[in-house]
Amino acid sequence: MEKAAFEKELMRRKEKQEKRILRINKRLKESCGIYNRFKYPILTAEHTPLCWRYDFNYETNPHLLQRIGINATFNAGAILHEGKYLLVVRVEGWDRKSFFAVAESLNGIDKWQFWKYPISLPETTHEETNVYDMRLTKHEDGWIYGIFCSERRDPAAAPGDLSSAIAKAGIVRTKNLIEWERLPDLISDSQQRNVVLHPEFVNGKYALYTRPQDGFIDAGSGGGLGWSLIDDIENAEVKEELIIESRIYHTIKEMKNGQGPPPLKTKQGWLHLAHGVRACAAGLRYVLYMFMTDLLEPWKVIAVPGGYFMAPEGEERTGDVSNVLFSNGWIRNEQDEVFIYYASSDTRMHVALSNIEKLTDYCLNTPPDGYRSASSVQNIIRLIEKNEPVS
Ligand code: M1P
Repeated sequence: MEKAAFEKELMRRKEKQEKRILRINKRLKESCGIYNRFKYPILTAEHTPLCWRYDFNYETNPHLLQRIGINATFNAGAILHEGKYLLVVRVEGWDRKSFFAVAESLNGIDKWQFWKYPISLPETTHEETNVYDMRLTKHEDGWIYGIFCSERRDPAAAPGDLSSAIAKAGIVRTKNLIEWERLPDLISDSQQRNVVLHPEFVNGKYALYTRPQDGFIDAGSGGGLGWSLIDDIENAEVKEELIIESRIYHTIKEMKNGQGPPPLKTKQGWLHLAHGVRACAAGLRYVLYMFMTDLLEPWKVIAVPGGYFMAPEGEERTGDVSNVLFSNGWIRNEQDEVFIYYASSDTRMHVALSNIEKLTDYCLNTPPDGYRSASSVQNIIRLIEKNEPVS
């Protein structure tokens, strides 16, 4: 490529990128009334800065080839910090390694821009191969904590088995999302993923939502979403673990479930967003569901609306791991609006908008799952008779 053509093409790519980032998103009408999706994904691999991917120097990259590839941007933690909506995004390269990068927006909906540098996360060991799915908690102790999955090869894997892995919970903390202090990984008898820090002390202790699992993929005897009080966050250890939200046969959370972001405090209790997983002929299907726990005893579930809250739709259905919705970040602003950040099919990030009043109403007034077809029919009959009483 001639130098002039190189300069022109580089400019064209930069302008295209600028246009993509500045595009205004459009709120979609949603018939369920509980939330509104938006027309466009908010972050894709294409939104990552060109300077992460291209060498802009004609002398060293005369064909303007992409030097480093980004495959996906998904499963982002979220926080409102100094008036900005921030996402700590799981960015996955062509090399299959995930890392974290902060993207910011002024309105929480559009014009998301990645910070110049991805996060240089301190390591606890070089055995840590992959890191992902950070949950951000602004804790009442004054720190912002990030808990994420730290994955490494299973040391007991048979020779030739190059896929068995172990999931642990890594812990970091920060005040500004720029400098991160790494704390020791969570000590637990079982593998752990989807571990989330509760934002307040409970009985003077830190409290974790956990997800014990027998293997890297299978929850196995891990009964569901757990709860554990932690004596010392700088040396965190799961000593006692109570399963508070169980997996249940023939439901959307039959195979697995896991806490999404940290819960939101309301007058009526804590609002929780979680994911539920079931198996089907097409593989695993991940949907989002909600539940509420008691205000003073957050380990006690007080409401679980039946079925899913959000399931993949349209283009959300396809991607690297199809039929997956996953959320580990939401933000409540001063107007009590709730921005639900969710990823589709392990590929891209989206936002849906709701508010505390609607989500609480949804949790408290949606009929729970009766676990039988007959009971689902009864729920519908009750609604028909409420709407059109027999005179
Ligand atoms: O591929 C779907 C999801 O699978 C895992 O979720 P879970 O821990 O519930 O099994 C995670 O790897 C998650 O990142 C991924 O989106």
